[in-house]
Amino acid sequence: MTVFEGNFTETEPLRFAIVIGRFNDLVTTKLLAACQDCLKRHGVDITPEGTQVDYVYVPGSFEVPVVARQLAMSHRYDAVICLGAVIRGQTPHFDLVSSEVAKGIAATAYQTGVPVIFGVLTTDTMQQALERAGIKANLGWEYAMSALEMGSLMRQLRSSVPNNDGYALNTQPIPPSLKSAE
Ligand code: INI
Repeated sequence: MTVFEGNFTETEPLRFAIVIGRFNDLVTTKLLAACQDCLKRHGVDITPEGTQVDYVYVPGSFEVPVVARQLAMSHRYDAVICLGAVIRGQTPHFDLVSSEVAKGIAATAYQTGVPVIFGVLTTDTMQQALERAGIKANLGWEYAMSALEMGSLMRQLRSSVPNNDGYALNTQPIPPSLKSAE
């Protein structure tokens, strides 16, 4: 039998989409920076003009799943990385937003077979969020590592364990309409 595991070295063919919530952008821009740093240091061209990473900005975490689903359904990406920050202190509907975004991201991965990385911080305070986005550690790095590992793993599985669902990786260029205005 075979052991399958993702690697962090053969990154040249990998393509990623990163969905970023603007709400609490003090936190999400820091998550994004660490995510980009990790991808770049593993050989990924992170420039928006390049062929390996597309960036999509949404108003808040609640909007992340619908966009992640659209991107995953294109089958253009090896993984979709979702970045957001939901902070309890700022909203009475913390539980609704955080549970909907978690459910939506999980459902997107299940429905599409594309790894969708859950990079949405859920914390009680802004201080706790910032501690996870740069003050102590920066989980943006870990989210990128998960995307690299899962993207690599799924490529191997697709070629070795075909599931006959009809999906191959779509190699068409990304239409400008899917690219962020930034
Ligand atoms: N969105 C977040 O990403 N984090 C939050 O903490 C937050 N709070 O506090 O409300 C938040 N709200 C916006 C929400 O995600 C939607 O953008 C909005 O409800 C419009 O659908």
